[in-house]
Order: sequence, then structure tokens, then C-alpha cells
Amino acid sequence: MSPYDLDRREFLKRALGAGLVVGTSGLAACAKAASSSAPAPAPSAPPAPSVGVRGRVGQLETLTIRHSSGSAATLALQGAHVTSWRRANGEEMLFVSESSPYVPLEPIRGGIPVIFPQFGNRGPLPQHGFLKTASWEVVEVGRDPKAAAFALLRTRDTDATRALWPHPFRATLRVTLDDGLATAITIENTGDAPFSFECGFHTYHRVGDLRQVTIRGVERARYQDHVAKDVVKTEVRSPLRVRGEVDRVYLRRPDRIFIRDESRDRTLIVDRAGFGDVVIWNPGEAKARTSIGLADGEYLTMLCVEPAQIDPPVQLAPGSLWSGVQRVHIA
Ligand code: TA6
Repeated sequence: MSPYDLDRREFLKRALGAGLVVGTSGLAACAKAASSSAPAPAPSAPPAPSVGVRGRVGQLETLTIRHSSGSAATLALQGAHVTSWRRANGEEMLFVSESSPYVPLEPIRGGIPVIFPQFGNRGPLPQHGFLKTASWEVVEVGRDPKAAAFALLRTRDTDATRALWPHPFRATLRVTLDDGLATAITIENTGDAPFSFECGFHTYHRVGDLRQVTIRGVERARYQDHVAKDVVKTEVRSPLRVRGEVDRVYLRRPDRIFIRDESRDRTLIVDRAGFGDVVIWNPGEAKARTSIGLADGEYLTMLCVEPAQIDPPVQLAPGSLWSGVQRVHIA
């Protein structure tokens, strides 16, 4: 089956899992998880060992979920931050810098940082907002009706977030693992005033050799070139190759993205819903060493393809919900 053939309905069903969007009951279930007015229950009973197991990486608590195929995904509860996605053959699909700290309130350099309510330094908040270092609680771990393993986590506004961004909200994150990996975030406006936000999954894909990677799906798209003071250009390359520092917000292109990793002879497909934009970023050799702090040569083994909703920001009325989803799988 050509990767172009994947039916979009199948994507939504598989990406969001039966517990989230197949029919409104799924979304209602997620909304309920996000907005139940009852005090947050104590973290659910330890997950069945076959699906989820608690652990630690550095000083951070983690949860690992396992699919019956043998694949596994690990996330730090801090930031609901997926730090690892290992295929059944043990191959690691995500990049995390070897110099990345795993300490409280320090961002992890790699995996899938959750970006909310601000993308990058587009406003007064900390870079990429505050959810990526927030404390999340595990709401549920299990298998969905299609036997995918999933974990549902939740967080909400705190005194600290309100001091930075004066809006009450709840956020849920659902990680779904089958032959691919999906992450879905739902934001609820629990206040009585509308607010706007940017949101995204700052996904660090591990690649064999960036110099042999090509990207399809952004042909002829308009993009903000962050390396050139965000001037808006049109993508003329097809396919796109990443040379030097590349930092671009491709605007309003919900198409699927193909990451061809020639050195590993495989193509990753990134599908998304809710996120109209996609950011493509690699710091290049100089910046990787100076400001990003990667070890020598690490920049050639990573590529960020980040489903995001940046321009325009999401406008959310009181009591309303918004969801953004990505699903990554190998063609
Ligand atoms: O997503 C691209 C970007 O906004 C770049 O401008 C660069 O700052 C990158 O994110 C890394 O951000 P971080 O906060 O992880 O250092």
C-alpha cells in the first residue's frame, strides 16, 4: 500500500484511539477526563503490568506503556513528555540529546515536548510555554478496543501558571501506541473569559544521517523563515533537504508529512488533525554546539517535525474544548 493510500478516517480512528474521537463518545470521554469537576482522583491504581509500568529516569518519574507487538513508549510525568518510543525490534525512534538533564523543572532536550500556551519566544512567557515542565497526573492506562496501549494524563492551571498567564484551563494528553505512536492534547477553557493560545508537539525524530533525509508534504507551502526574521516565503524545493540551520513554520498545511530516512531505508509518515501548521527545525552544526548544547555530531541524528497551531492562534471560549493530534508511523 502506497503511503498515500492511508485512509484519513483510519488515521483518525488509529491516531486518536477509541477512547478519544471515534464518535463523540470518545471526545466526551476525553472531555470528561479533562473537565470532571470532582477533585482529581488519586492517581489510578497501578496499571496492569502488561500495559504500563512506573519507573524513573534521572530524577524524573516515568510511565512506560507496552504494546503486544513488543513496542514501548516512555514518558516523564513532568511535562507528560514522551522521551522514548522503541519499536518491537528495540530500535529507538525519538532523539534525546545525551546531554539532556532529567531534573525537575528543567526541559528535556528531545522526545516530544508539549508546547502550550506560547510557541517559541513569540510572547512574554518562557520559551514554548510552561506545560513542558508542568506536573501531570496519570488518569488512566490501558488497552483500547483495537488493542492499542494508551496512557491518559491530565494537568490544570496553578498559582504559578496563573501568575504567568491569567487563565484557568485543563489539559489532557493521550499517548496511544500500536504500530505507530499518537499523541493527542485536549485543552479546556475552564474560566469565564475567552483566551487564545498556540500549541504543538515539538517532536524530535531520530534519523540515521540528516544529510540523507528528504521531506515531502510542504511543497509550495508558505512559511515563516525564523532564520530570516520570520519573513514569509514559499517553499520551492521538492523534496526538502535540511542543510545548515532550518527553522520554518509552514503555514496552514494539514497535509501529511513524509520523512524519508535513506540511511535507514525507511519513510516516516506524520499525520495530524487540529494542527494547521508544521514546524521544521534543525539547529545546524554551529548552533547545535553553541546555543542548543548538543554533543558533537548529534545534530545529524535529529530532525524536528512539529505539528503546531501557531498562526492563527486558537481562540477558545469559556467551557469550550480544542484538540490537536499527531500520529507517526513507518510507511
Ligand atoms: O521549534 C523551533 C524552535 O522554536 C527553534 O527556534 C529553537 O528555539 C527550538 O525551538 C528549540 O527550542 P528549545 O526551547 O527546545 O531550546
